[in-house]
Amino acid sequence: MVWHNFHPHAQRWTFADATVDVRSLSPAESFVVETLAPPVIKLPHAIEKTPRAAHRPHGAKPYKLRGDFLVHCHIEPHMAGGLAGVVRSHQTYG
Ligand SMILES: [Cu+2]
Repeated sequence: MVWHNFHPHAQRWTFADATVDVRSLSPAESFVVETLAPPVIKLPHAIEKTPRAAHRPHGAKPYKLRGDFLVHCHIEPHMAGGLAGVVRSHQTYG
């Protein structure tokens, strides 16, 4: 029960030439990776690059959104014991 299994939701990183979203850790181990905070809303590819301000109705204001993504140990008793956190993303839409 001293090993952990690190798992962030909605985030991936490259490790040993593979794209992963989970990694086991011994008690004497740590690691650093580059990742990006996940977008709050993932738009369809057909409209993701459309300039939204140009299509905004008169008087409408952009929405400021917030999304919380769980980061936790995959060993259930560890997570139930509190080994969990949140990555909070902010995004302006519209
Ligand atoms: Cu754990």
